[in-house]
Amino acid sequence: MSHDHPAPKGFIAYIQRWLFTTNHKDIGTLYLLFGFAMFFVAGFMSLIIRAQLAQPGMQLVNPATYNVLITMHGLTMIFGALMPIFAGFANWQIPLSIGAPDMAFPRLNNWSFWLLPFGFAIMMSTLFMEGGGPSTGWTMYAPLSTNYGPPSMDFLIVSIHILGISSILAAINIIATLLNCRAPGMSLMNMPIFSWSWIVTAFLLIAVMPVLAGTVTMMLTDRHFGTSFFNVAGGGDPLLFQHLFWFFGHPEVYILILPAFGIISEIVPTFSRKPLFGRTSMIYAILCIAVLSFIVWAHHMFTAGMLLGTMLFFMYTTMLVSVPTGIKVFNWVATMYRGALTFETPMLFAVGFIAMFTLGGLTGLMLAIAPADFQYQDTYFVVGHFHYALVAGTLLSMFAGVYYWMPKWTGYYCSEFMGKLHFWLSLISVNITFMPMHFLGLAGMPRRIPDYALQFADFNAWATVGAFIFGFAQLIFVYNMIKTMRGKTEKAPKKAWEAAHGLEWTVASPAPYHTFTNPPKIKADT
Ligand code: CU1
Repeated sequence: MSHDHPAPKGFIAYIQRWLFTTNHKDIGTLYLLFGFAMFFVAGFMSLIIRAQLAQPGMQLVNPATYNVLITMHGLTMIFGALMPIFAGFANWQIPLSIGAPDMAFPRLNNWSFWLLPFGFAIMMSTLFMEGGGPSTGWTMYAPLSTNYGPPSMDFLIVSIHILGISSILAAINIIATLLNCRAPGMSLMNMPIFSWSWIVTAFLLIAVMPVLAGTVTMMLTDRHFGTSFFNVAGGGDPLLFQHLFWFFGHPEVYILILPAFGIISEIVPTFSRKPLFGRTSMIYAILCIAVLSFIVWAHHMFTAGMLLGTMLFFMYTTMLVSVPTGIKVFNWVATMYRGALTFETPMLFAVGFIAMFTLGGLTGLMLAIAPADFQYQDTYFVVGHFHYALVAGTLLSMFAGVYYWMPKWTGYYCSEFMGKLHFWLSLISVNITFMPMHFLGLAGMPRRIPDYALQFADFNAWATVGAFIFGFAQLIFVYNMIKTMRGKTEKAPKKAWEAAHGLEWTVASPAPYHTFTNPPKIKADT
């Protein structure tokens, strides 16, 4: 703003403050608000889906609308809710925790955020387009997507490009910040673990978002410009689409879980009053998971037909992922072991995450076994599996992070009573919702159908009841957040959890670097 003119007041000033902001905290707040808003939009869609499936023969929405709903639910949750919420955590916590004044490129940061609402406006507008919204499922498989008539598919492609640009710019910013803006003396290995999880995530984003962009562009040219990438009649192959999509898609699911690992690795030591067990192995485990994520993609395609040797390769590499993941779970439990544990809301969500995510990981291991996968493929077992990973996993970690960092962000603790109520209602209802899906899948109920045979009725009724309890439990969270942001809860001191809750290092194991009174001289790496 030029200093020659009087500063604008009122509504204009408010709009300018948020539209032009280059402050990492402001942008972090915008990401979080946008992410949670989209979480409620996509969550509302899932409640319509669950209502439709409450009992057999329901005709709440017509089958075409149902397909649009599952497509938009998936895309909105992934690109609109989970990724932006993690980006919000990154914006707030990365500069603060590495001693940087802001992100490396503050204006770029503004742009990466503000691309999102516009990308989403385009994506949401497809719901109201002539001929119907995109109804392919979030995976957009060809030839269904390349032959899909309505223009909504083209608008979806545009919006995916915009969201992809936003993600890549944010990733570049995070990498530049972590490599160049660390406080003097903080080596890479001394970097806080949440920042570690994000630098790896950012490299994954830069590696795979262009693959998705290329894939949807090929889809676009197949649709309108006479190419035949995915069209057999023209010499192409629809399987190419699946390979390309999952080469993006599998690392993408790790993009949705690695920052969660970082959050949990920050919270568990605090409430165990112990340093993180196996810190270095935690960092290498993250790196290892990231590398493996590039060589497992075809486990999504076992039933599409492939050579036995290829199948074995993807089966074994997928099973290999459970080794570094197991190391992480072991280290979290070892951190808690003989710690002076207390269970404030963030810790409850963190422990809930560890238990639930492990379940999601185990069913993932079941899916990795190729001969067994022929039974599970395209059933509700898969839906149950990835919702354990993403709802009972990623989402619980996000709540853990919000409850943990809100005192830092706002100066006020969230209400513990409402936080704990939110936790228990969420934990119980998430299991009522998604546990039955495993049994439905094993019994043969296919995914992505608006109706089902009578024998699946009971488990579906349970899942619907659970989903609505989960949905309403989130209103407690919203109320709690509004109260905290308005300063109507307990005031938090500067070192929030440590001071007020008597959290000190009470064990003999060495304290982490930042708690040393006379920090040892560490040579800065360049
Ligand atoms: Cu995968």
